[in-house]
Amino acid sequence: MNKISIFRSLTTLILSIYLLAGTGSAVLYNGVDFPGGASSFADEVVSYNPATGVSGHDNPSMAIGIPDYANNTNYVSLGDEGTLVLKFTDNSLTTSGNENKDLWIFEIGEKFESADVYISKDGINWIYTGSTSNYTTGIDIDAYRGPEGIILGEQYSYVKLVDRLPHESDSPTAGADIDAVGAVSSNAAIQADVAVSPEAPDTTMVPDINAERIICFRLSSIRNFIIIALLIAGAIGLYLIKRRKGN
Ligand SMILES: [Ca+2]
Ligand SMILES: [Ca+2]
Ligand SMILES: [Ca+2]
Repeated sequence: MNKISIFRSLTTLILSIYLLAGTGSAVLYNGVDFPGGASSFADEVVSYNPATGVSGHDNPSMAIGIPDYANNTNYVSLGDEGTLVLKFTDNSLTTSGNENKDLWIFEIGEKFESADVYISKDGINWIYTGSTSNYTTGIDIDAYRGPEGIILGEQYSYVKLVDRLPHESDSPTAGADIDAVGAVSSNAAIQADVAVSPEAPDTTMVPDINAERIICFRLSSIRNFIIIALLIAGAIGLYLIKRRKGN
């Protein structure tokens, strides 16, 4: 191997390591990248008003957290025209400022069943943001911006899903079957919604957020260390080659 080949190999190696390390931050759920990780998903059930035909699949907490449907469990059925309201507590849904999908709804079952999607700041005043169109549906909430609609940069804590007719599947999984709801365009939690007691501050979610930051920092540090080490090794190698050439 001549000197030019050695230099090319070294450069390729450095670039490969850099690119591989750079992909470490992606967190994919059903093929959708959630930069905020698991905290991007809905955290609480606010209300659940199912129609009939959901016996055994009527636990709304199954729609909380990351998509985890398996073996016909970990989802909740809405029933025909049933309603589910979820809340983000350690994060909030916001706009991306462009047509990128901001909110994702994960549905399961033998037949896809659509639901209307509404979001809200306060759980009282709702803004319609379209309906689901597939098992995994992304919604661009920026498309609903306007004086009475979505506001750029605003934070929303509540998501309401309302099953749409026609009747598609029978008991016990009537209506849309919801596995998870997540915000790709995820911001910090709305402070007014975080109950903090002076005697006992609620720091439940802080360790989780800090842990993610520490992991990112460590990955970044390791990557930088490897790159610097390889650059130094490359420089030394070039110096030795030049020196030998001089001799
Ligand atoms: Ca969350
Ligand atoms: Ca968007
Ligand atoms: Ca689930």
